[in-house]
Amino acid sequence: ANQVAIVTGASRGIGKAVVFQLAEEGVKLALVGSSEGVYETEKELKEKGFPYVKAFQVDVANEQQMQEMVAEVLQAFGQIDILVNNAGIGFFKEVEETTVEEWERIFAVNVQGVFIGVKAVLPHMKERKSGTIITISSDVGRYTIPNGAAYTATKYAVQGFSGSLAQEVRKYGIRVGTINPGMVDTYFANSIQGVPEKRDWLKAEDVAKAVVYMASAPKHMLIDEIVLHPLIQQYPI
Ligand code: NJP
Repeated sequence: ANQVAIVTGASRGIGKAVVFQLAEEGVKLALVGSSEGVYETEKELKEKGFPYVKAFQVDVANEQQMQEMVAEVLQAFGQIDILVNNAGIGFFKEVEETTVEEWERIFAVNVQGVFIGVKAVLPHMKERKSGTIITISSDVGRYTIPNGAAYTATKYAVQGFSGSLAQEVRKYGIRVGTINPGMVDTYFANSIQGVPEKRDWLKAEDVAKAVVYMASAPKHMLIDEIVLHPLIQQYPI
């Protein structure tokens, strides 16, 4: 009870489902998104009767903005128990058609954004000898798919980063885990070109449940990884 979570990418999709479920658990929330949509999520939560919510229009790839956000969260709520690195972008095209600018941006958001978020909360979590860091990676962080070289590379990077971090911060009582979903019915997946008509994909709420499960595990227990995918999705693809 009285826990505080920062959730990135809370404007829509998986992140939005995560903040609603954490709010139901009584968690105070800092919402991060790069668009004004993050304020809409804040408004909806408050209308639902959750007052301890604060939205930040922040780019996860921007270290200064993220550091300032964390300082404001500490000032407003006093502590940070959970960081959910969920913000992410994707595009799917052949390598030859991928520009260096696109490559840099996807790494800035999906990989550097995770690093920056973690770095911003670590001093506080280490001091309290407590904290849970959950990163929404992907099933493509575990095996490759065609036409997704840049995206897949970011998720492999995030797996490597999180695995190493988990070992590094265990001694401070900090838990690090990843959640690796297959196709989830969000803006992200629906924007993939050439995806066949919408099928029986996971719902954002399904992934959010995994986040709540991981975050609420007893203190002595670390759930390293949760892999989930739609029954109809061949696995590996
Ligand atoms: O996608 P979407 P999902 N700084 O597009 C925010 C992974 N995943 O919920 O910036 C801060 O509906 C954006 O908000 P805003 C995926 O890789 C998905 O599906 O305000 N925030 C929005 O709230 C990603 O890591 C599938 O527009 C930034 C959110 O991120 C995570 O799930 C499968 C930002 C994206 O919402 C959530 O994706 C899989 C920035 N620079 C993994 N850029 C799937 N959907 O099938 C974006 O394996 N956001």
